Amino acid sequence: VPCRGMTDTWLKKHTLIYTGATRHPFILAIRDGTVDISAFKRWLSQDYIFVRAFVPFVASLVVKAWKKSDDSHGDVEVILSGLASLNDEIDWFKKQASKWGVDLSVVAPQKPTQDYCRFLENLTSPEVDYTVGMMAYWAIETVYQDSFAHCLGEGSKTPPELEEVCQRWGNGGFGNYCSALQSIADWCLLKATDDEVSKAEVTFLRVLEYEVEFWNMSRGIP
Ligand code: HMH
Repeated sequence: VPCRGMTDTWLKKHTLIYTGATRHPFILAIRDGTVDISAFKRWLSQDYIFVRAFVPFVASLVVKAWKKSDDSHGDVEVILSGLASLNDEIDWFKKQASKWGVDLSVVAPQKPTQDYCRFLENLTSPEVDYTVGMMAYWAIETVYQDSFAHCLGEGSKTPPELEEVCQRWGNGGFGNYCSALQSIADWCLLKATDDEVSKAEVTFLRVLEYEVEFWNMSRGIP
């Protein structure tokens, strides 16, 4: 059996909850073309709030990667390019919002968005290990990559007006980016203490739970 690393072990071990996050009814509704447009708009406006909160978290990883003496895996550049993409992504959200008639200036964060943003803020702290943060970054991006790639796959009936949205995260280039993050996370976990590894596993599960709550909110089901 080929062994890629700790993250693959966790994906297998926690496959039920991972599938719950990546094959959520909201995603399945996009894929089968039955998604409620008001749910989509709710997702769009809440995710804009999330992405803005994601910036300082990713920036904190740039700082932690830079402080770490060993950068043989090019961590700083990989994370910095992700930060640059977030800059484009914020513009992209503004364009999508005007296309869908959503006014981002009046959007208030709902409870699951608030909770997820607070979780990100806690991970931004210098006290949080780089390993834990890197693993969270990989997991957060991978849930979106896997989910939206599913909407573009064989047999999908995704409405044409949502294809661009699914492409944003579902494209192969972003898939490669997630693989790069996974390699870095696996290298970190290989060198981590047992305590760091168990903290990272708990954090992995919490990311998946927050993602499920985020999709639930988008769907409008409490
Ligand atoms: C809630 N999770 C959520 N929003 C996102 N944009 C991503 C992950 C991926 O960046």
